[in-house]
Amino acid sequence: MEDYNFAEIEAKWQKYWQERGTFHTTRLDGKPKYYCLVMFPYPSGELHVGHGRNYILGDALMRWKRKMGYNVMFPIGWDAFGLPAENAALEHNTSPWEWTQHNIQRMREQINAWGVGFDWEREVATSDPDYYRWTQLIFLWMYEKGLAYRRKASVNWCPRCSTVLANEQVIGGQCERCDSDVELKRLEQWFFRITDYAEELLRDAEVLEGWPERVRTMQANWIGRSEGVDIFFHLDDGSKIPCFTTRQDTIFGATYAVISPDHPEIEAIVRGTPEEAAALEFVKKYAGTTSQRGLEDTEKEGVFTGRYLVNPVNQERIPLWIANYVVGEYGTGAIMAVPAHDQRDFEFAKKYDLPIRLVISPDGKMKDAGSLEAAHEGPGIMVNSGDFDGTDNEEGKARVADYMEEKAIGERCVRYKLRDWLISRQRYWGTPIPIIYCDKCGTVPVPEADLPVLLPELEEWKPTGESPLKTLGSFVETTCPACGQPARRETDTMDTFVDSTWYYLRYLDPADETRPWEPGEADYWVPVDMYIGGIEHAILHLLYSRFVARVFSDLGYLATREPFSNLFTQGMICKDGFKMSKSKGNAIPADDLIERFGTDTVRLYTLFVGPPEKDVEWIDRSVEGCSRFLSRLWRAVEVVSHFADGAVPGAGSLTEDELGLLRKSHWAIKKVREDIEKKFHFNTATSAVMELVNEMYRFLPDGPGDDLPESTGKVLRFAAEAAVQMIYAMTPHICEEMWQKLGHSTALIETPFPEHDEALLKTDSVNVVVQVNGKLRGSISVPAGAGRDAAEAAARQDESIAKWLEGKTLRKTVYVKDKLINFVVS
Ligand code: ANZ
Ligand code: ZN
Repeated sequence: MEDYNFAEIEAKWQKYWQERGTFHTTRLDGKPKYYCLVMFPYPSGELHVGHGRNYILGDALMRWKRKMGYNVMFPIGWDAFGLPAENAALEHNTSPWEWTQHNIQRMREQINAWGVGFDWEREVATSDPDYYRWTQLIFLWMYEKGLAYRRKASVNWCPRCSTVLANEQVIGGQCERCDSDVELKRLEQWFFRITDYAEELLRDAEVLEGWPERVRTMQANWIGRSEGVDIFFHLDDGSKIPCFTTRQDTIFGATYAVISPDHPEIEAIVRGTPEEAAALEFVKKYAGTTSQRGLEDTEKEGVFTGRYLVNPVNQERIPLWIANYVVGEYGTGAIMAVPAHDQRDFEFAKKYDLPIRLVISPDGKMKDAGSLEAAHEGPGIMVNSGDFDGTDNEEGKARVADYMEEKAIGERCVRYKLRDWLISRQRYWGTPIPIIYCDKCGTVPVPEADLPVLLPELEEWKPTGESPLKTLGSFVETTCPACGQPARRETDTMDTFVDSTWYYLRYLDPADETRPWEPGEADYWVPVDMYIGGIEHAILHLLYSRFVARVFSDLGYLATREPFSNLFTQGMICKDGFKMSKSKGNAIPADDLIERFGTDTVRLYTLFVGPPEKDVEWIDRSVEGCSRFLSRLWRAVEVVSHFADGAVPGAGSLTEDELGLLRKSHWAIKKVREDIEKKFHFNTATSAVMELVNEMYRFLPDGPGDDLPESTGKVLRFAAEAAVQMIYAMTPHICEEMWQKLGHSTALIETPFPEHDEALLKTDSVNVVVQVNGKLRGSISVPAGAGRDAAEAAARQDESIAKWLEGKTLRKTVYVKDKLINFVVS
C-alpha cells in the first residue's frame, strides 16, 4: 500500500499545471465565460493562513466552475502603490520600490505553494509604469470630461501619516490607519466629480441582486439621498436664508434656526450685532470642523448671532444661532431647529434653554412638549400647526410642501450626502498626476503621447506635508506642452483608490501597449461574474469602481455600466477571538503548516472551518482532522483502484446495503453541487463527502478484497470516484493523483462534475400512526425504513401531536418501524 506522500504529489501537480498552462485562459467561443476576481492585495509581505482564505476560496470556485463547463478567467495582481509600502519601506530602511518587488516575489511563491491557480500571464502591478501610464490616461479622460477639477479645499490632514485623507478615511475625527486626531488644512486639491453620478449609483445599487444586502445598504447610506424642501427663511432685512429640511411637516415647531460656522455668509450675518465678537470667535474656533462625517458623536456647541429669522408660514421671529452640528457642505448650511422632533435640536435646546414646541402628537391627544424626555422623531398627528392641525404627519409632508411651493416660500429638492472624491495625495509612492502649470497657459494636461509621467527615484521621500516630488528640480521643471515656455509639473500623486478602480480591465490584456484595454475583450469578459473580497471595501473601492465604470461607459470604452455582477464578502479568520494579524502576534504562518500537513490539508481546513461569509476561529488541532480525512480517502481509493472497472449494476440487482451506498453517493453529489453553487458552502459540501467516505469504510475489505462480491466493488468504485470528484475543488493535488490511480488519463479539472440520479434519491414514504399514552393522536409520513430518531422528530414537529406533548414529561417511546410510534408521557 502506497503512503500518501503529499509533498511529492503536490510538487508533481503544481509542475504539471505550470507546464500545461492549465490556468491560462483566453476568449473561447462555445463555452460560457466566468470572470472570477479576488480583490488584489497590497504587497505587504508574508502571508498567513488568514490571507489564504480569499485566494483559496477563489481558487476552489475557479476549479468548480471549470468543472461545470465554464471558460474561467482568474487573474491576480498587486495594489502596489500607497502608504503601506511607503511606511514599511521607511521602517525597513529600503525604498518603496525595492520593498514592493521583494514582497511581490515572496507572495507569488506563497500563493503558488497554496496551489492557487491564478493566470499569471495576466499579472499586473499598479506601480509599474506600464500600468500607471493608463491610470494617468484615465485621469486625462476625466479632466477632458470636466470630471477632474482642482479647487482649494479644507482637507482632512493626518499629522502622523503626513497626508490628506478622504472623508471616507476619517473615522470619528481620527485617521483610519493610525488613529491620530485629524487636523484641517486648506490646500489646492484635485477632485473627481463622483457627485454627478450620485443618483445613478444609488438607483442601481438598489437592484444589484448579486450583492449582499448589507453592502448595498452601506453604499446607499453613504450616497445618502434625502428628499425635502428648501424653506425660504429670511433675515429682518429681507435677505434670504434657505434652510433644508426633510421634515417640513414640523415647520410650526421651529423655535430657533442654526447656521454652520462654515456658511459663506456668516461674517456678513453677524456684522454689527452686539454678539459679533463672540460669534466671530466661535466661527474661528469651529470653521472647517463641520465637514467630517461622524459628527453625531461630538458635543454640540453654539452661540447666538444676535439676528433673527422670519418663519415664512406664520411670520414668527426665531433666534438664529451658529453651532458646530450643522455641516457647512450639506444642504444649504443652515437649518430650522425643531427640538421637539429632532434629537440633535432637542439636546441643543436643553443645553441652551431654548423653547420646545410639540407639533407632531404621537397619539393625537398630547398637545404639549412638557413631558418629552427626548425628541419624538416618529409619526403622529399635526398639532399647533394652524390650518394643518389634525393631519397625519406623512400626509402633512406633502401638503406643507405643496403649500410652500404654491406660496413660493419653499421649493422641493433632493440632496445627496456623497461629496466629490478628493484624489490628491502629498506623498511619493503613487501615480503622478499628469498636469503641468504654465504661467501663460494655466493648467495644461500632459499630452497622451508623453505618458507616462514617470515617478522618479528619490533619495529623500519621507513625508513632510509637502509633496516629496517638489524637492526634485528635474521632475518639477518642464516645458509647457502648449507654448513651449518653462512650466512646472504637478507634484501630488493620486489616491491609490484611483489605481484600483480599473485593474480588472487591465487583466484583459496587460501587455497591450496601445490602450488600457481592448473594448472587444471587455465585451467578452466584463462584467466580472464573481468578485470576492473583504467587507472593508464595501463602500470606497466598490463605489469608486462603479463610478469610474460609468464614466468609461459614457466615453464609449465599456459596454456595461455595472462592473461586478456578483459580490461575495468573505469573513475573517480569527485566532483566539481576534482577527489574525502579524502585528497582533496571533498570525499563523502558512509555510509551517504546509510542510507538516501538505497544502491540500491546509486548503481543506480553510474551507471546512466554517461558512465562507462568516468570521471563524482557526483551531490548530482541527487541521489534523482534515489531514486524517484525506489519508482515509487516500487509503479507500488505493483499495478500490484494484477493483474491476465497469458500470454499476442496476438497482434491482444490488443488495439493500449496496443500494444504500449508491444512494448515499448520489445524495452527496446533489448536496455538494447545491452547497457550492448556491452559497460557496465548501464546508457543508466537505461534510457530505466525509459522510460518504465513512459509509464506504463499512464495505472496504481489510485486505485486497478478492472475495468481495463484484457488485459491491463496483458500487465502491462509483462512490470513490464521486468522492474524488466532489472534493477536487478543495484539494486538487491529491484528487488529481487519486483520479490517475483510478485509471483516468484526463485531468480532473477537465472532467465534468458528475450528475446525480434523482430517481435513486426518491425513497418511498410510509404512514406512521402516532399515539400518546396509547391514544391515537394523528399520523405522519416518513421515508420507508426511517429510524426511531427521525420518526420521533417528525412526530414532534407535527402540530396536532405536539400539543399533546406540551408541558408533559416523556417517559419512553415505543417505535414499530414503518408502522407506529407511541409516546408515553406523564
Ligand atoms: C427640521 C427638522 C425637524 C429636521 C425634525 C429633522 C427632524 P438628512 O438629509 O436625512 O441627513 N439638516 C439639514 N441640513 C443640515 C446640515 N447642513 N447639517 C446638519 N443637519 C442638517 O436630514 C436632513 C435633516 O437634517 C434636516 O431636516 C435638518 O433638520 C438637518 F423634526 O429640519 B431637519
Ligand atoms: Zn504655456
